[in-house]
Amino acid sequence: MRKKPRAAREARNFAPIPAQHTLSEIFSQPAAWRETSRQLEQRGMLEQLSKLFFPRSPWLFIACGSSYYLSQVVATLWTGQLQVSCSAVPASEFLFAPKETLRRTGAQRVALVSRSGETTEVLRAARLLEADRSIVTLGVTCNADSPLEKLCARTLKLTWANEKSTVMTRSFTSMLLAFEQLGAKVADDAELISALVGLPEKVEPWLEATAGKIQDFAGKRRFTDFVFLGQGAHYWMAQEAALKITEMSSSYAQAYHTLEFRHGPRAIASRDTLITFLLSEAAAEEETLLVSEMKELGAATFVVANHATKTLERASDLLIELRLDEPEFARLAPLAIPAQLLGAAVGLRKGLDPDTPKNLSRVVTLRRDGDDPAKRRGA
Ligand code: F1P
Repeated sequence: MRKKPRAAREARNFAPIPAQHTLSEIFSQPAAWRETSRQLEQRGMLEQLSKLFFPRSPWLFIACGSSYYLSQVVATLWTGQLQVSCSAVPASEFLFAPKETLRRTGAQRVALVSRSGETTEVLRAARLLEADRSIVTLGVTCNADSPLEKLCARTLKLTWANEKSTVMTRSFTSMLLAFEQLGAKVADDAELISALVGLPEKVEPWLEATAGKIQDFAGKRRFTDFVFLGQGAHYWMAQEAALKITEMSSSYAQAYHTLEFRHGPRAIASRDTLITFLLSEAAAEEETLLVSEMKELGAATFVVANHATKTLERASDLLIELRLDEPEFARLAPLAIPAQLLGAAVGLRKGLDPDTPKNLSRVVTLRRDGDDPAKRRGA
């Protein structure tokens, strides 16, 4: 075969390596988590922000995309941990019914979560809230200098966790950890804080081996559909997992509460459907029964569990164990990683570049700000 001209060969050396940013950002998560704990501790951020919780009052989270799913996970955790009502809404939902949302949630504290700090819907929500003196807003972003910061009473910035890639990976898990450490501080849960701070050392050795297993699996099998199942906070982790697969590999993915899958969606089960189970402690027995049922139906099963059982080994086409002795809430950040790795592997196998996903931009900015739907409707 004729050798390619020198220029073409050299050009290839400068062509971006697909998923270069995404993969390095996924593998950098333990380091990003270590920096998150260090910064929070060193700057006394937990101490300062914990003052926002006195008196204890309901919290509302407002965000978009992965940041919205992150907000739902934290709202679920804080409601149980802090014995206070916490809820999350997509920024667009808030914009079309701000007064009703605030009345329904009774929120006096609002966290606006945005990796970029530039998402138009989140900024519009922040502007609406700025006018309400009874509400204190906390902006959480990975941007060092964002419009969001200028609109919020307080801002927590995790600049070290920002990504070059469009898809959120380490920003998602680092902001999650920051919220978890804040909740543990307010709940005075020293065991949870130390478990969260100790995660990087435990996860670093696990990450390489896990990546290899998932890469091999994704290289051998092709799927037309992806389903992610989870109970409780894991349901929102399943939503984030589905978004990762969709963004990184332009595949269609759906998320359900695990046991809801029997009530109709199981119609999709087949050998071309990969069903991922994010097993929970509370529902493990029931969830394991469903894994076996789906295996018998001929579906491909991917189980992420803290510890495997003989039944799970028999019923899983791919089984990833976290093997962490930390409390379940401390395992949520590593629980996000298998789907990130699967998304990157499937995207690359489809010849796509997860760094720059089809049809997506790193930040969603809408038409000029004057045309704000909430203002239009006088909501
Ligand atoms: C959130 C978001 C991401 C999505 C894409 C576009 O942005 O919707 O979830 O993956 O990157 O932006 P942000 O408000 O957190 O910056």
